[in-house]
Order: sequence, then structure tokens, then C-alpha cells
Amino acid sequence: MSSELSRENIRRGLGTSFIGQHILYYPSIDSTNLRAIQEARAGAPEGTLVIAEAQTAGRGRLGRRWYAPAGSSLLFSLILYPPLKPQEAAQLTMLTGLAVAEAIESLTGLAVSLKWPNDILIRGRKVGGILTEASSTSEKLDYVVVGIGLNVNFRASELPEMATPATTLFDELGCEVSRLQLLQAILARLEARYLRLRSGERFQAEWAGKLETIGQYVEVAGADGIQRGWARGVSEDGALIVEREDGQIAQLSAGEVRTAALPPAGEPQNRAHNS
Ligand code: BT5
Repeated sequence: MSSELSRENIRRGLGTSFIGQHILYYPSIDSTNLRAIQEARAGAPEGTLVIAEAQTAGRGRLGRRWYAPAGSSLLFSLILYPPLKPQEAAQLTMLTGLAVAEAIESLTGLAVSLKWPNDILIRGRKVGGILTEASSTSEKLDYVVVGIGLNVNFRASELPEMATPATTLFDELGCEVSRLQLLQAILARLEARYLRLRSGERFQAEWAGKLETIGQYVEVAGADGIQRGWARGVSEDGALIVEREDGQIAQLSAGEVRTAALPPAGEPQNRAHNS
């Protein structure tokens, strides 16, 4: 059986009821997220999968780029209409990160961790990223597009140099992985978690357990400059909860996090929180 990422192959043996049942496949496209947003606005069915072998304008957050050599990554987006409030959109990033991590772990045996807010890591190196783009009215989400880029069957040395070092499944395993099987495993896990989300479950506690940064002294570079403190957890809307040296609790909704050198006083002991 061919392991090509064709629509027929993806649908064959895919044990989902709606995620990935409607497929738009492109040998090359600007960005699967952009395409999915257009499709969502036009009312595409829930679970529509937009997948490409190559992107000419793959997107990251804040106008950044996603790079991928043609034909050897997984580059796809899903259209969802979750019955959630706008501030709950981060739940989709969380459940997607958990589903991707589980799928990679079960197929390859590699240990996967996540990095706030949207990175997928192996041994501290970035193997994938998630870009969640939502549109909402004041009360509820109209649609959410979840885009996933995963480095699969190529070498990270083929990528331009990045701030966070990159890796690929090929680099980690020394052999190729079936992109078709990996995609199907991700879609099945994603649907199972999405149905749990629709039934009222929330994923921030499990997600926090998979995040590299929790418990560490970190610095977060955001729109308001750099904030430092101990990463204590995450809120339901995906904000990183950071305890500053003065004991104040800050909830950071966006930014780049990295481990920082400890302040001279060390970690606060049994300090009362002022939140
Ligand atoms: C992300 O953004 O990590 C989200 C990436 C989502 C890409 C998928 S591909 C399918 C779908 N369609 C799209 O157009 N996008 C989604 P961010 O956290 O902003 O990280 C972007 C940064 O990651 C870049 O500035 C680079 O430093 C780095 N980067 C780019 N390509 C990479 C790669 N292949 N592997 C590791 N790091 C990469």
C-alpha cells in the first residue's frame, strides 16, 4: 500500500468521524492556515483538513515564517467550530500539542515535551509548532484554524539557523517515519480530545504537566518587556502563571519563554501569594 499523502490514502483506515473526513490536498500552497481560514469563512465542514507538501509562505506567530523542505514534513491545518468563548481558544492549542506528542511517542518511542505557548520539542529542540488562529464575535468563537508543522523525514541542517535549535524525527531516529501513519495517529487523537473538550473537559492541567518550563525560573519576553519569575502553571485561557521575586503573580498571555539564571536570593519559601 502506498504511503503517499493522497486524499484517498489519508481517508483509508482513518478511524475518525469528522476530523480529516473532508480533505483539501495541495502539492504546494502559500499557507495551509490561510487556505483554511478562507474555507472556514465559506462554511467548510467541521474537521476539514487542508494539507500541503510545501508552503511558499508558511506562517508562525507574529508574522514569523515556518520553513520546510518540500515533501518531507507534515504541514496541515484543521477547521473547527468549537462552542467556546473567545478566551478559550488556547484550549485548542493545548489539546493539539497533547495529541501530537502522544502520536509521536506511540509511533516512535521518542519522548516529546511541549514549550509554552506552542512549541513541540524533543530533547529541548523544536520538532514542530502549532499556530492557532481564531475569529470571534464578542461572545463566541466563529471558527478556529489549528495549523501544525512537523519536521519529519529530512535533516534539521537543511533548515536556516534558528534561535531555538531545531530537530526532525529523522535526526532523532536515524530512519524515516511514515508521514501517513503519523498524520492518521494525530488526527485520531485530536478528534478524541476535541470531543472531550466539547463535553466540557479542559486540558490546562495535563498540558502544564507536559510543559518544559513549569517549576523553572524563567524570563518571558513579551510586548511589555521582559518579565522574570518562577513558572508556576497555566490558566484555563493558556496564560503562563509566573511568580515574581516580590511574590506577585503575573499571568502572561503571550511572549517567548526561556530558562533564566536564578536571582541571588534563590527561590521564595512558603511566601504568601498576593494574587
Ligand atoms: C510556530 O510559530 O511554531 C507555529 C508554526 C506553525 C506552522 C504550520 S505549518 C502548517 C500551518 N500553515 C501555516 O502557514 N502555518 C502552520 P512560532 O512559535 O512563531 O515559531 C516560528 C519560529 O520557529 C521561526 O521564527 C523560526 O525561528 C522557527 N522555525 C521555523 N521553521 C522551523 C522548523 N521547520 N523547525 C523548527 N523551527 C522552525
